[in-house]
Amino acid sequence: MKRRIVLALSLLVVLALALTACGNKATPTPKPQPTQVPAQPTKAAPPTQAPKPTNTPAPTQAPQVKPAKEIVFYNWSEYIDPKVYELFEKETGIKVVEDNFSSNEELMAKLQGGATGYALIVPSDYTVKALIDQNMLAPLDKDKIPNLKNLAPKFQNLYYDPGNKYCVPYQWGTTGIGYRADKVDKPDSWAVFFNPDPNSPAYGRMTMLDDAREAFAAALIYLGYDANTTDEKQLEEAKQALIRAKAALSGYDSDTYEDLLASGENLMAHGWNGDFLQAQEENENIAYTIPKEGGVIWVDNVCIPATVTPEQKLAAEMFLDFILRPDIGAMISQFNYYATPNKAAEAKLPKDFLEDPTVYPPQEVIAKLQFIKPVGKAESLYERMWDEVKAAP
Ligand code: SPD
Repeated sequence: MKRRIVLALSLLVVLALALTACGNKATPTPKPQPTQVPAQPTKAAPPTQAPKPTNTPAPTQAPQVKPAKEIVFYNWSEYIDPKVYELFEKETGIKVVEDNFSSNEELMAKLQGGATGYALIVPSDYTVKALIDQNMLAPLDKDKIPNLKNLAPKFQNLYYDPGNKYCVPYQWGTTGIGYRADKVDKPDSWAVFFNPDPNSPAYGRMTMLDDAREAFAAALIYLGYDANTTDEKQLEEAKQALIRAKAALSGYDSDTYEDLLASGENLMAHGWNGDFLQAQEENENIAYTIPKEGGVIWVDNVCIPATVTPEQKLAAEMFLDFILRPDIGAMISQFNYYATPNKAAEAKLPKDFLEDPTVYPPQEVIAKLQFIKPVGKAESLYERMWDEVKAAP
């Protein structure tokens, strides 16, 4: 019995020890593990698979526009070296045909009358503004005209076309008086027109521009008024001055006035600086001056009418880029004798051209010049009064 008890007690002890051992195994104290260095470099996630092609049709590509083979350039007369057309055609195969107008009003009337077919036109500053306001110009695709960068900064943000959205400034110049220095005294005032001297050899042998805004600007500047006045009384005074001038005029002319000075038929003319300088090639006695009261300053621009076809537009933009090249820009200015807005072209022009005060007036002369600007509703007033000037005896 004692042995059984001892045996039973021993069994109980063994069992208790075994149970204690089992309990320890079930709740091991976690040991800190050393940081494992990955045996293999981490693999990048597999690339995203390109979606499998579906049967949806690809988006339609815009058909590639080819430039027109021929375009019409509606320009002032004798305002580009014809060699420019030849060089452009040689390089691109595009032929440029020229048609001419004599005033901004004529250009405007032509376009407003529904004329189509012109790929390029050359309006002056104030006319650009009117054309933009009437949605008559096509915005330029500047990617097609990288040479726009050649423009001098001050010609890249003009009031009438900020950022050159529609037009490329082409030439700039002044309006004053050309005369035959061998036959008449230098006219220092617009009085030679508006208070004409019947004893002057120029009496009856002078012309004024056939251009309402230019003619009124000359008379208003003579009278000491703003060239863009909308004051009816001032305009009436200017109209009377223009009528007084008629006694001394042989006519109104915007196309051949410089040739008539060269030939000696006329002795004085209201006109644009470069035209007189061109005519000096025929007759070196032609001179140009800006009267003491001042004159007009202007910028002409090449723009694309809104009526062009995509083919004409592309050819026109290629032409714009071509004339903005430094060598071509310099060639144009040297032919026209007008200042260029193209900074890169200026670098190609001879020093005596850049220093000619008739082409590049000094600051004190520029200070006396006024831009012709849009006059809004008063435009019809100018037109009516210009008709009255023309109709007066
Ligand atoms: N022979 C072309 C002269 C062009 C002059 N355009 C100037 C217009 C200023 N109102």
